[in-house]
Amino acid sequence: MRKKLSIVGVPMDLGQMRRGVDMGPSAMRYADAVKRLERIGYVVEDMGDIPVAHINEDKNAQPSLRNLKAITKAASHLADCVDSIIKKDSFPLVLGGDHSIAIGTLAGAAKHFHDLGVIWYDAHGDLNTDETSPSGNIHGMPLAASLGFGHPELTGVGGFHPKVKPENVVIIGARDLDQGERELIREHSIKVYTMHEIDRLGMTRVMEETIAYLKERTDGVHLSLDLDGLDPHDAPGVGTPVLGGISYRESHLAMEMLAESELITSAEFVEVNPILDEKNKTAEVAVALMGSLFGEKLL
Ligand code: 5AB
Ligand code: MN
Ligand code: MN
Ligand code: MN
Repeated sequence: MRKKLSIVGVPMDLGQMRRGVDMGPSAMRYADAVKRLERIGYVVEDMGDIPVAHINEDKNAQPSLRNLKAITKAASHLADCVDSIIKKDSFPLVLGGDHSIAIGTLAGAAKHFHDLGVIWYDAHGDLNTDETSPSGNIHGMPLAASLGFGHPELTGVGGFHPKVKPENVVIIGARDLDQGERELIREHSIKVYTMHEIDRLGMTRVMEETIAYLKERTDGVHLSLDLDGLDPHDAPGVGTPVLGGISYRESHLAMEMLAESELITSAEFVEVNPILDEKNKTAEVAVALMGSLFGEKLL
């Protein structure tokens, strides 16, 4: 039987301040995500988009947790959707949207794995809580929330917490961390490959170590790929670009090694902002990386 893959879009832009990232799912569809995955041999079902509110309803109410209500509502909806996809033996592929949606994706996936692993491919740690966040933007909090840290409405999405244990997380590409995030990483011994380690060890070794580490302690692994993990020269269409990132080629290598490992059980590609992009380049990069992640081969 051919492998099934279910695509869900989440046109979410309430987790940060720059408009346009809600068009990320459309941009990745326009870059032929479905066709590309079908060509590899998957049976692809596009389930359309999760509804997301259009108003910044509590913009003034909670500056430390902007749009909390609308974000948790969409996250709960997404959690149910991801849960139902896994139940029908399909692979959930979520298209963002800003990174706050990961709270929902992980809530759905974590229902099925007792020791869910997470690869957080990102320039940032996304380990802030409302108490440590310098911005109040929830897209900087999803990994913390999934570990059980932060506001109960965020940590409680899906009705249980935590979704992930700190020792089951690997962050790859970090180069911009806030003080509270550094403390959380140290306190809970979260494994992080910063750009320094990627430069020093090379992406091959980083991925070999990551795969070996997660293989021995997890029963499923979610890949959460923030396009700003890549260098802004290769992925310019993101809201919070940070110079000195992972290259396009290193990212393909990472995805190819994950494909070979057969470790990944769910994935999301987030933070593509077509308004800030150059001719849909970042969406095309995202779709090319999906190709490698799902086993595309040149020969
Ligand atoms: B992204 C920052 N740490 O919390 C914050 O793009 C940036 O999902 C967060 O990784 C970036 O506002 C969130 C300064
Ligand atoms: Mn980021
Ligand atoms: Mn992120
Ligand atoms: Mn960003």
